[in-house]
Amino acid sequence: MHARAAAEVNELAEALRAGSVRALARGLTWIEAGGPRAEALAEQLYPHGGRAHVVGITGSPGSGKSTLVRALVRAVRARDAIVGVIAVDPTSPFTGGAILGDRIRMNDLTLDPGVFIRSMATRGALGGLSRATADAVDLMDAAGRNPIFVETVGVGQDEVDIMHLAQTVVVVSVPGLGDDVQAIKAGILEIADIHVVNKADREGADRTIGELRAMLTLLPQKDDARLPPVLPCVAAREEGIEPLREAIAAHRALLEATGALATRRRHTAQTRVLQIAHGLLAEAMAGADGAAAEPVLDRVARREMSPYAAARALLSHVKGEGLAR
Ligand SMILES: Nc1nc2c(ncn2[C@@H]2O[C@H](COP(=O)(O)OP(=O)(O)OP(=O)(O)O)[C@@H](O)[C@H]2O)c(=O)[nH]1
Ligand SMILES: [Mg+2]
Repeated sequence: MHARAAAEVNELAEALRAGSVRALARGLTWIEAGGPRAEALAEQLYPHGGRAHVVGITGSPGSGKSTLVRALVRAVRARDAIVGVIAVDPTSPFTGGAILGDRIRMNDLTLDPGVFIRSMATRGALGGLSRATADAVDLMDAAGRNPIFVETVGVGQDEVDIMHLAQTVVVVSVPGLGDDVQAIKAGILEIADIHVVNKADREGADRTIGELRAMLTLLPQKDDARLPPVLPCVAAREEGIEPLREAIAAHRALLEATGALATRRRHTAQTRVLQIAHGLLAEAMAGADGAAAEPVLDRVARREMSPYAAARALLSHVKGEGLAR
């Protein structure tokens, strides 16, 4: 990277750490675009992260995640926290409306400089979305945002990975669990630290809460050695929000007290490093180095080379490039 570009990265990192909202917005735009500049910025800010409580909010489409985040943001703002929100929406280029919907629902919050909301929809290379989201969390963290809420529809692998960034995962369901359980993958149920049954103004909320509680006793025990609480909420009317805010804060305190926080951080580190390594390989195969990979893939297709040997060849190719840089 040229000296001027490096100076630009330095300058942005400094302004961002000093709390400049404009610098944060610009940094996030860099992160979404990706490339060497984004990597340099993320690298420079990484040591300054690790303070924020990252709270993942996931659940099926339309369960009320954004409404819930909005209410939670208001609740923590009332206690003077400087908040960050990341709404992950991998499908937005197709639906268009989802991000707009989030913006509208959270609109009145954006007038408050203590609240920073960003929608992410970067895709492209394998794991690109969760990579960019992880960097976005780091940027908000370095900028002093705490807590940081990350909203995502828990469907793809990318989004399950994104939830591994969070120290506390809130899974949102709605009354009528029977159908919902099929919609929510078992994997999502397992990563929940707190369950919310939202739209508790609808019929069957009590039954759903009971069914969820019964189901949770069947899941493997979590690292924090407790059954996740199941809390009713009516996000649209801001009901049940204070108990939820308390449960989120209590969960973080529990992680710290039991040492599970360090274990989770280690797990996050593993997920991220593996993902970046995976991404580098995918880039090498698809990007400018694609030409180098083509003949290897052809040989694998013709059964002249095993996929194992090819993967090893690709790995050492990427490794060589990394060392040379
Ligand atoms: N009845 C009722 N409706 C609610 C409640 N909370 C949210 N809603 C409504 O449910 C709809 C979806 O809310 P969102 O907050 O956009 O849900 P979401 O999970 O963020 O949706 P996606 O991001 O599109 O997956 C909206 O029309 C909300 O007004 C609630 O507690 N009760
Ligand atoms: Mg939403």
